[in-house]
Amino acid sequence: MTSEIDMNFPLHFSEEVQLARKSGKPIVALESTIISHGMPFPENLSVANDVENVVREHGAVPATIAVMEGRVHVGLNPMELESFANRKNVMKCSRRDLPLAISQRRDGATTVAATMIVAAMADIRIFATGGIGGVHRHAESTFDISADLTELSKTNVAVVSAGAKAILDLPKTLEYLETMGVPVIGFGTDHFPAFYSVSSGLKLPMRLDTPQEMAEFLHAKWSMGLHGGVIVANPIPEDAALDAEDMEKAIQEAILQSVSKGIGGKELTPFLLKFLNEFTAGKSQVANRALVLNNAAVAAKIAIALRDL
Ligand code: PSU
Ligand code: MN
Repeated sequence: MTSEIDMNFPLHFSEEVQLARKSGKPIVALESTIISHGMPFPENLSVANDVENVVREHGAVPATIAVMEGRVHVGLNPMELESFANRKNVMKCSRRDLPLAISQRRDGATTVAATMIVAAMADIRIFATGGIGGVHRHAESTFDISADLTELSKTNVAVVSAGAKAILDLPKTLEYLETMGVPVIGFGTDHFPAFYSVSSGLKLPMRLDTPQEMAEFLHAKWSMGLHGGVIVANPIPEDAALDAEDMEKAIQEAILQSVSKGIGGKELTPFLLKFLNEFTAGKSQVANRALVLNNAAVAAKIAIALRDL
């Protein structure tokens, strides 16, 4: 389907995913950077387990994607998941890094971009995460724009997320996605979510209200040969949302700290998330958990609707 992706690259499927592929059960891809770089142990393991279970409870099969000792896994069994969540020196792998993790037989956590690549190789079309990477604040001087955005412009996977992380420049992120032709669809909302809060106040050009409509949209895009991903923008549940003004203050402090410590490149996002967790006394992580679980549920429903088309 996606011309660039080699569907013959050897992948290691978990038993559960292998069975799902045989029986045509819908599969939802899950990323692993959030496990290794997004949250500390043991919270990361408990979120990873819960996200998988939400996918199962909604009738789909979870496929957590990660590199372990150079092997690309699609679906981890419970022992592998626990082992991965405990590992140190896991590389954060985006598109550019995947070949190094594989060739050097390293452990690698896949970002949104890398997870999309592996999902496409495994013929998985739906992927749930927390928030995508995007255009960082001050990108006009740092040039820091996540490779998640360019991946979304070419790889055929729909990403269910609570928008882009609030640490980013959300208007610039939306402009970039528009230029690259990536549809950003509000799922039951007119506004772009702001990760920890329900709305960024930014109006979205598209809104769909049901998993069926989302599946029909995906089918229309891909059956036209229009390569690329879609962002299903699914706001955090109201009761789990954090106050946007409080978070904005925390984020500004986090960015100041990152500048004074000289943190940049792929370390920046993990640094900011960790800082926010400490600054909010764990509240940001509780919200992060709630929104990821919510995205997993919606992703499972869309995966089922896509199969039923
Ligand atoms: N969303 C989260 N926690 C995370 C990430 C997203 O709730 O840790 C990760 C994703 O894997 C995303 C990555 O692809 O951060 C973006 O990193 P960068 O800005 O370096 O491209
Ligand atoms: Mn970056």
